[in-house]
Formats: sequence, structure tokens, C-alpha cells
Amino acid sequence: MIVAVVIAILTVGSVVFHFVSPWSATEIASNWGNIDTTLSITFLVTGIVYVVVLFFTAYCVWRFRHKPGAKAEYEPENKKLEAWLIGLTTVGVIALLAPGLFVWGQYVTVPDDAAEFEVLGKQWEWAYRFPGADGLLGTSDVRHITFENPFGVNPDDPNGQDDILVEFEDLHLPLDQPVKVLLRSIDVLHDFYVPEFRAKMDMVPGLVSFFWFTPIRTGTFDILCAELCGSGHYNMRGKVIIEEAAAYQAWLAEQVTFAQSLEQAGNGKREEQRLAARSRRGPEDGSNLISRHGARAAGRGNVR
Ligand SMILES: [Cu+2]
Repeated sequence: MIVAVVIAILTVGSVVFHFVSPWSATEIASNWGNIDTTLSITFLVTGIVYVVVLFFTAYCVWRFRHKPGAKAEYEPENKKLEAWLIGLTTVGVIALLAPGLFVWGQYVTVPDDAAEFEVLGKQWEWAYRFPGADGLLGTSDVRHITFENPFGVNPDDPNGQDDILVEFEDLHLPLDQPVKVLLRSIDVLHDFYVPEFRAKMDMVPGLVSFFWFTPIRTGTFDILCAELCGSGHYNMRGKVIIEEAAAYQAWLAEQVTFAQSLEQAGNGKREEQRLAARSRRGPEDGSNLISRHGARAAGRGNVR
């Protein structure tokens, strides 16, 4: 009896805790309210199953407890019960999966007016590339990666010369402008994740993954890597600043193009920027040494 009561109290207590706990999702900053709805549906379906299964367990513990002389009945099959269980489970699984499939379809169906930019993941930093005045990103390949060309932009592609490279800075994006996020990794699996955007996607070496979103409020949000990607994974963080279009354009105008970055690499200015950026990140950055070593290895053409 006492066991049944404890199970029932734990069940009710955990449901109450879910509603009164101080932890909730961060305030959303993108158009993906549908992803929150999907999560709520998942919570609802799994919550109902959780309560029903545990109350049924408590009931069975109480109802079929040991009584002197009582004998258990053996009932290997019950067609009616099995039909009900299969039917309800099917409905539950459809309710769990179908909303996610619809939202996934929206998440990767990019609207025509979306502006493109690229996120480059590498152990253990984020870098970004925007199309230049021509509106086109140049082609890229890991085979082009050198110390001077860490993005691997194809130096022979005229579309890439005016590409805007953002290597030691926070990411800026304009408010209310749909953006298509192209994701590349030059070493291992990473995952671009901004909790307030309700958006994340794996970055897989050798292919370009993508999703889209529209920022709906200004602010500064953390970029996290959501894929365990090596010893510096914990420190693979960045910031994205959502601002009005004019402020965004002013910021973009200050960034270097691919052609300019090659010049700066030649005169040592980029190395200065790199060291300054690293020292800004502070002494707790345990990945510095390894990352710098990685950059040198890339300079020797050892990164594939
Ligand atoms: Cu990572």
C-alpha cells in the first residue's frame, strides 16, 4: 500500500514541479514559434503517458498486492486489449512525430527573399562569410585552406573576391530580414545553436547544411556549439547581435573582403588581429595554444 501511495505522490509531484519550476525556455527571438509548439505537444503527449503509466502501476501494486490464498491468473493473450494498446500507441507516436515533420519542412524551405550568409565552424571558433556587392558567395573548398585563406575561398573564383570575411568579431544580423544560414565545418562535426532563435543544425565536414530564420527582436544572443567537438568544445562560443538594418549595414561596411584579407595576411596585420582577439577572450581560454597550433598546421597545408 505504502509503495502505491509513494508512486502516486511522486507522479503528482513531478507534474506540479514541471509547472512551478523556475526554469523555462528563454524568450524567443525568431519566427520559429512553431518549434516551441512542437515541444509543447511532445511534453503533453509524453506527460499524459507518464501519468497514465505510473498511476496504472500504483493501482496494480495496490490492487494485486499479496493476499493469503489468492492465486495469480495466467492470461497469455487478450486480443481486445492488444488492439487498444496498439491503436493508442500508434496515435501517440503520430502525435509525437507528425508536428516535427511539418515544422522541419518549413525550417529547410527557404523563402525567396532570404539573404544568405555562411557560418564556418572550426576547432574551436566561429567565423562568418557574407556575399559582397555582387550578392554571391564565391565557391570554397578545404583544399584552398591555408594560413592566409582560412575560409578556403576559391582564389580563382571572381565571385569570391568581394566576399566579406568576419573572423575575429561577433556576428551581426539585421532585424526582420529572413536569412539562410549556410553551415560548413573544416575539421570535425560542430553544431551551430542559438537557443533564442530555437534553431540549430549540425555542421558536417565535406557538405553544406542549411536552415533559415527571421530575427524578430534586437539584442545580443549566445552562439553555442551543440556537438561535442574536442577538448575546447566548452569554449566554442560566440555572440550574435541583432540590430536595425542601418546599424547592420554600417557594421558590414567595416569588415574586410577576401581580397583585402589576403593583403592583410601578407603584411602581418591579420596575425595581429588574431592575437588581439584571442587575448580579448581571456586567460581561461584553454584552447588557445591548440588552436594556434591548428592554424600553423593549416599553413603547412596539413589540414584536409
Ligand atoms: Cu564545435
